[in-house]
Amino acid sequence: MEGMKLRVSPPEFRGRLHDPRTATLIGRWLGLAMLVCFGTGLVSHVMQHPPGWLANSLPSRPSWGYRFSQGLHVASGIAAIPLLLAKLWAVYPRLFVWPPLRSVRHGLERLSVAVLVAGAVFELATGLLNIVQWYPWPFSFVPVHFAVAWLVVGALVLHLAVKAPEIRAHWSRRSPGTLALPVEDGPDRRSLLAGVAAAVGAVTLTTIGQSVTPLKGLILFAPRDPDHGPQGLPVNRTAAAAGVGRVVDEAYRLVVAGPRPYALTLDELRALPQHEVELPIACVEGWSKSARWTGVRVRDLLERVGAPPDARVRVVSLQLRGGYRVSEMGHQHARDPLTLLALRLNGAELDPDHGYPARLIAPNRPGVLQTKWVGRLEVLS
Ligand SMILES: Nc1nc2c(c(=O)[nH]1)N[C@H]1C(S)=C(S)[C@@H](COP(=O)(O)O)O[C@H]1N2
Ligand SMILES: [Mo]
Repeated sequence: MEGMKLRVSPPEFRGRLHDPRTATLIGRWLGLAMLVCFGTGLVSHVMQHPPGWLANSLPSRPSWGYRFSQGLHVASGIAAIPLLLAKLWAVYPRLFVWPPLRSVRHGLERLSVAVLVAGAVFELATGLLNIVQWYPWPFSFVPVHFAVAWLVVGALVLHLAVKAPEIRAHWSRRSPGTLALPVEDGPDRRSLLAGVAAAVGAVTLTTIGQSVTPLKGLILFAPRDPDHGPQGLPVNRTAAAAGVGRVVDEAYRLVVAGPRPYALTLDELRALPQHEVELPIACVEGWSKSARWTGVRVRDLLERVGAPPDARVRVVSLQLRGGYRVSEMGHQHARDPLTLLALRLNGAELDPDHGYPARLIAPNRPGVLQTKWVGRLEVLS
């Protein structure tokens, strides 16, 4: 037994594919995807929960704005998944560096990478599960996904700062000091990068059709088929799920509260000047689909109630419970001629699942705020 020593040695990695150059090449695409995802996520957050000083100045144009930015948010998040896996594969030998802690600086760097990796995995996993409407966690998705996004961006900025010398060496193609970056890429690295690019292309092409309608033929993995649903439009929450049931025409009233309040029957609403608009439903979950809506301009209803031109408006559903039964909009949306209390969809009366007898449809607005089964409009002072 004497002389026998237990020696734990870290594994050795010799493959060139685990070198800083691979990490940097993949990292810049991953970084780009993460920053696009963060920026579009911020846009979505502000559109849904505007801070007080912005609440009455969100723009209602371009009409496709939210469709574009949220489509990009979900697409960049999906594209980031193979990029993150490839990046982790390229750098995982660094988990085994020996000794594990060389200095305080090294310790802090490892800590920031741990936060970055854990946060990025968390964001991509929760985002992915959210777009398939599966919530296997006890917290509410939006505030936690939003908070962790800041953590990830903070850790990313720190990481980029720490890695600045390697990144600079990559871009200048010189090898300062000990960073021996090969200038030429061998066939192995080229194959790896081609494989990663193919994976990104594949997940993007097989999902993007849920928001880019011309590509809908390719949706193999998209959670939503943009054609699947009553009147050719997907439904997130049906009338039954919302507990709305079938609305009795004779009992229905649209109540408009403001300086000169009034109520309209369904026939009176149908007798008002009708307008037709082409606008998308753009769900936060990434699917979007354009449709032809016909109904009364919210602007006309507001003028009749004597609302001030810059008034904000609250839209209240007949739905009694649930997070999306009430929405609010600033004057730019309320006064936009494209903003309708829609009674018809693609030439026919609204399906109950699309909000019969009346639903809000406004340009450049998240789907969650396109309130269905509207029973009341309130002018806010
Ligand atoms: N009252 C009410 N309106 C609602 C919802 C809801 O749950 N309740 N869901 C919203 C969501 S998340 C979306 S994406 C759109 C979907 O509209 P559609 O079912 O007509 O396609 O309706 C919105 N309007
Ligand atoms: Mo939605």
